[in-house]
Amino acid sequence: MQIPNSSNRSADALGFRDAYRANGYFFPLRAVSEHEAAAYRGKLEEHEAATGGPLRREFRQKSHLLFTWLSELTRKPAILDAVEQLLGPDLLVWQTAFFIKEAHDPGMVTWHQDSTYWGLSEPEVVTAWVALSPSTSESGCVRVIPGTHRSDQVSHVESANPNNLLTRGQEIAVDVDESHAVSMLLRPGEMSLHHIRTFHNSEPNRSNDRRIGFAIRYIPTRIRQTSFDADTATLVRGTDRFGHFELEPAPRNDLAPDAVRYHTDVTSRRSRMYGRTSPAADERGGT
Ligand SMILES: O=C(O)CCC(=O)C(=O)O
Repeated sequence: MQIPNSSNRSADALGFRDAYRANGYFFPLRAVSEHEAAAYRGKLEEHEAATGGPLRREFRQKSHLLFTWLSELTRKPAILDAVEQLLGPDLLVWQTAFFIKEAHDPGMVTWHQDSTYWGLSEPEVVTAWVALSPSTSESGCVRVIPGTHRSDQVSHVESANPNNLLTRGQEIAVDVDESHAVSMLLRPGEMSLHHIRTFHNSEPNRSNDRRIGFAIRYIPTRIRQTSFDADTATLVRGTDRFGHFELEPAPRNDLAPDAVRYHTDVTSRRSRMYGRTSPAADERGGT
């Protein structure tokens, strides 16, 4: 399968690639307009209003397999153009995850490296974290420690904090010098990019609004899953010459029955990799 590369190279002008390589993150970049971000938020909240509560935990992972508008968001040229400059022209979406903190939600994320449990053969994963609401210090934006992507995998402990949104409550076991933390402040429709090894965390939402982030994990087609068989990913740009992942179909309609069945199958394969979940991740999602 081949998906044409876009000729839109707007991210070039921002000269962000060197900064990303030096620091392990970059922000802000415009992913979609503020108006489109509001429309995406509206679709999420329409679904929540129809189902009578916040998005179900199991729908917060790999959500691009369930909702056409999220499948569309993962393919936005402005996002792919930026990611292509970091990972090359052949791109898969390996994971998507909603990180939603309700107004005054105590949910938080401990300092961690994404690479800890993902089982991928190389640390070549870029997360595009797209803000669908203001992501500020008050609402608990993502914070990063510059340069930490150059460290190897560091050890993590699994903590029992019931407010931790991470799947296993994992936390970096070495000292993190928070005096160097950078808050990745984003307006709706903007995104940050971070490297799989970058130390990052986030604090509770002390604002009166929800903090809604949609994290899209991009990988180049050349890397593979080493922890379990039959991992899946969506080809969003270029060609897959390797076949390391089962290629996922896009949903034809929101929550189409075949899409929901496929999503259930794929996420249960994934749960073998992640093992147990923390109480907060059980309730609210997380990764
Ligand atoms: O959204 C957050 O607060 C944390 C996000 C995160 O840990 C991630 O995207 O890897």
